Parts: sequence; structure tokens; C-alpha cells
Amino acid sequence: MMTMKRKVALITGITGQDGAYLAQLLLKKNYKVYGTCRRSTSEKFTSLKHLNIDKKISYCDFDLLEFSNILETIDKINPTEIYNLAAQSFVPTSFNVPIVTTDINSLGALRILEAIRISKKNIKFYQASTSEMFGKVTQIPQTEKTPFYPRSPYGVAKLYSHWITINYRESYGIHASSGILFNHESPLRGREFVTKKVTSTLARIKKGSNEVLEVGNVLAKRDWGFAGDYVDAMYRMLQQKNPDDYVIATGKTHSVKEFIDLSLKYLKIQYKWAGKGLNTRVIDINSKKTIVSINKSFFRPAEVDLLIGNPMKARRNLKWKPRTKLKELVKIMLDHDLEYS
Ligand code: NDP
Ligand code: GDR
Repeated sequence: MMTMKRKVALITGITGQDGAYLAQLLLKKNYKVYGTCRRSTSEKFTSLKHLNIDKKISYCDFDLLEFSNILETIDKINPTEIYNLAAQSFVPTSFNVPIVTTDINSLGALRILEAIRISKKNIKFYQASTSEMFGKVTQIPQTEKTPFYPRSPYGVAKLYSHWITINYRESYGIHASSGILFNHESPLRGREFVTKKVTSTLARIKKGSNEVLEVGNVLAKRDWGFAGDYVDAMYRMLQQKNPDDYVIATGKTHSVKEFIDLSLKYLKIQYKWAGKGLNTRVIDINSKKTIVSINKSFFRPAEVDLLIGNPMKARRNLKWKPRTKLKELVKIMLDHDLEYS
């Protein structure tokens, strides 16, 4: 009887939102999963613990800023697939620490690709690219062929890693794919991102907290999907005969304001919007209190106003489609936050 060799995945950024869901998926598919981890003084495994998979993963001491540990890790664990999810992923921070962001987000991918090339091993590579590369969009909706126009050091850095992935594929025949993923959220989303900030704060307000949800540009529009659906697209890309680039999105767009509306409605808070511009706010009709207000400090030096992706290529080639609608996503996040926030 033929026995299939167990696949080995190396996930960089396993402590992040996508790392946790991808590890869960690959464990279900009987992969041996290694996750990279930077030393830290605080607890990092909350998401992996939440999914009850923290003990099923082997961890490697690893920083994308260091080349030797990447080479050594590849040499030691012999991965069949590497998913490069690690990044400085918060757009506003990229304006404050642009050089470090670029080192991690651009050169980090290059370091892995160089290590794969030098190792001469047959390793498939996934690069976590982003709709932020479209930035000030030149086409609606955005596809794999839409020209890029990034609007932050984060977006510019990710554009480099996108192109270097393509370049290593074309130059050295490496099975390297780039997933251009639009925003995807979940209960495991970092608290600084707008969806999680909205759901966690409004859940606490619903439970009696006196705080006010302070946000920035509520007119910005995003194509929001569920992270659990999106990691499946990453996996599918690496199972293809040929590597390629794919837009992963829902094909629908909503403003931050609409996301707040959906959350308030799910929480059954009676509310009204009042004021204009920086004075825009949400008032709780029963308590007469302001529960949402605008804070200028959350605006960005350059904004991405509108994103909406066309995932047809992924649908056709990967047989992938998004399963979770925004209303359902809001419910999943709020149910979680009502319990844990
Ligand atoms: P998170 O911010 O939740 O996770 C980022 C991960 O990267 C963390 O595990 C972090 O580790 C790790 N990391 C950061 N810097 C380094 C470094 N120098 N060396 C090694 N590891 C590092 O991101 P998401 O899970 O949301 O996103 C995953 C990837 O997908 C990112 O590359 C992101 O840019 C990209 N992306 C995300 C989208 C989204 O909507 N979520 C959309 C499109 C792309 P630590 O715990 O040590 O900080
Ligand atoms: P984004 O996500 O920048 O799209 O990057 P984020 O949730 O931070 O912002 C989305 C939009 O909401 C507006 N906004 C606010 N954003 C935050 N964080 N906090 C606020 O208070 C607030 N108020 C309004 C923003 O201006 C923006 O327009 C995410 C990250 O996961 C990236 O790593 C990833 O590449 C992209 O999604 C696709």
C-alpha cells in the first residue's frame, strides 16, 4: 500500500489572526505544523489557545529581520509549504515606523525566498499580499490586473514583497504565490483594527460600560470577509499545479459607518446619528449619552477610501468562494465579544 508523506507547513506570524486559523485548517488536514515565534515578555498564544491548538503546533524561535534563523529553520524542519503571514500589519503604525515596517514586510519576504533558493529544496511559498496595494484605486472593482497605487508605507512595502514573489517565481521557478487578500476579520482580529475596535467597545457599552467608541474616518469603505474563509484560499493556492496571484474578496463594500450600524442593530441599542464632520456622533436614545464620536487622531496622513475586490479568478481556478456575509460576521464577532470583552 502507498503511504502519503505527511506534509510539513511552516507558518510565519502564527500568533496573529490568520496564523491561528490557517494552523487550525492545516492541522485538520493532518499537516505537521510549525509556527514561528518572536520572543516576548507578554502572552502571545491567546488566539491559538482560544482555538485549542496551541499544544499541537511546534514553535521555532524566528524573526523575519534575521536571515540566519530562516535558513536554519528551513534546513532543520524541511517544510513542504511556507506561508509568510508575518508582518507589521497595522497601517497607521507604518507611518510612525516606516523603516522597520519596510524591513519586515519587504525584506522579510525576500529573506525567505533567498533561503528557499539557496536551500534548493522543493518548497511552495505563499506571500500575504493585500488590497492596500490598490490604495487610491484606479478601477472598480479591483482584480489581479488592476494597477497598484499604495497609500501608506505598509502598502508600498507589501507591493515590494508582492513583486519579489513574482520575480522569484519567474527567475528561479519557485512555486511562489501571492494572495491579494482584502480585509478579513474575526473574533481573533487585533483590537486596533476598526471592526474589532467597534465590536469589542460596543459589546462593553451594551454590558454597561461608560466608555465612548472613538473612531476616525467613518466614510472609508472596505470589502470585509471572514478570516476563517480566507485562510482556505491560501491553502488552495499552494495545492495548484502552477503558482499564481489571486484576489480574495467578497465583492461587496461597506463603510465603517455601516459596520457600526450593523453592530448597534445586532446589539438592539436604540440610537441616532447626529452632527456633521468631526462632530459626527451616535447618541443612545434611551440614556441620551454619546456612545460613538470622531477623534481626529485616528485619521491617516493618506487614506484608502474605497476597496472592493473581484474574486472571480479564485472562484474559477481555486473553486474558492466567500461563505460568510457581513451580517453574519458582525454576529460572530459580537457574540464572542459579548462573552469575552
Ligand atoms: P496580525 O497582525 O494579526 O499578525 C501578524 C503576525 O506577524 C504576528 O504573529 C506577529 O508576531 C508577526 N510578526 C510581526 N513582525 C514580525 C517579525 N519581525 N518577525 C516575525 N514575525 C513577526 O496579522 P493578520 O493575521 O491579520 O494578517 C496576516 C498577514 O496577512 C499579514 O502579513 C498582513 O499584512 C496580511 N494581510 C492581512 C489582511 C487582513 O485583513 N487581516 C488582509 C491582507 C493582508 P508577534 O505576535 O510577535 O507580534
Ligand atoms: P486597514 O484596516 O487599514 O484597511 O488594514 P483598519 O481596520 O485599520 O482600517 C479600515 C478603515 O477604517 C478606518 N477607520 C479606522 N481604522 C482604525 N484602525 N481605527 C479607527 O478608529 C478607525 N476609524 C475609521 C480607517 O481609516 C480605514 O479606512 C487592514 C490590515 O489588516 C492590513 O494589514 C491589511 O493589509 C488590510 O486590512 C487589507
